[in-house]
Amino acid sequence: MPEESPGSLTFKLVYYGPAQSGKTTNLLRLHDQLSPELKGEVMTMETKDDRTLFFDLLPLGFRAPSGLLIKLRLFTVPGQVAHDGTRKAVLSRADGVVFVADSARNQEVNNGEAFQSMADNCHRVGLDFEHLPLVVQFNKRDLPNAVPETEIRDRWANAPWPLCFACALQGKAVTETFETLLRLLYRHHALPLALATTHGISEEAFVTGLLGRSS
Ligand SMILES: Nc1nc2c(ncn2[C@@H]2O[C@H](COP(=O)(O)OP(=O)(O)OP(=O)(O)O)[C@@H](O)[C@H]2O)c(=O)[nH]1
Ligand SMILES: [Mg+2]
Repeated sequence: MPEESPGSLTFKLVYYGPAQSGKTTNLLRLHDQLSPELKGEVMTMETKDDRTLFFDLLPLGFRAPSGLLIKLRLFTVPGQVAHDGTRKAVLSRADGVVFVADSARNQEVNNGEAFQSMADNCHRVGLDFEHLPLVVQFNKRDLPNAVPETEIRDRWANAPWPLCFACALQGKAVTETFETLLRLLYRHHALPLALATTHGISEEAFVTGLLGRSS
C-alpha cells in the first residue's frame, strides 16, 4: 500500500532487472519526456563506471481535484549480482514494478535469473508478487542480436503481465511502459483508496496527471 500522510499519497515504483539492461536510462529518458511542472530532478545515489551502486530516484506528482497530492517515487535497483541486499532494500514496500529485460539473445539467462530473484525478493520483503502491478519491458530492441518480438510473445503468452518493447537509449516506449504501469497501479488501488469516489480521479486523469499531457 502507498504511504499515506494527511493530504498526500506516495506510491513507490521500482525499475528492476539484470545488470546493464537499461534501468537508469529508462529513468533519465522518462525524466526528459515528462512535463517540467511535475518532476523533480533525477538523483543518483552512487555510480561507478556508470553502474548503479545504490539506486536512482525520480520524484514526481500532481494534485487531484479533491486537493489530494499524488506523489510517485521512481527507483532503480543496481543490477549487478553482488548487490542483492541493496535490491531487496529498494524493492521493499514497492507499489509497482517495471522489470527491464535486455533483449540480446545472450542475456536470456541473466534475464531469467533476475526475474526469479525479483520474485524471491518480493516474498522475502513481504510483497504479494502474485498481485503486484508489474510490467515487463524488453529493452534494447535496436540490437542486431535482439530476440524477435514474436518469439518473446510466444514464450510469455501464458504470463499475466503486459509486455512492452523499448529502446530506452532512443527514448522509445519509455513513456508507454510507464503509462502501462500507471494504469495497473490505478486499477489496483482505485477502490481501496477511493480514488474515483472521494478524490474525483478517473484512470485517465491519473495517467494524464502523472504524464503531464492531455490525451
Ligand atoms: N543499444 C542499446 N543500449 C542501451 C539501451 N538502453 C540502455 N543502453 C545502454 O546500456 C548500458 C547500461 O545502461 P544503464 O541504463 O546504465 O543500465 P542499468 O540497468 O541501470 O545498469 P546497472 O545500474 O548496472 O544495473 C549503457 O551503455 C546504455 O547506454 C538501448 O535501448 N539500446
Ligand atoms: Mg543503473
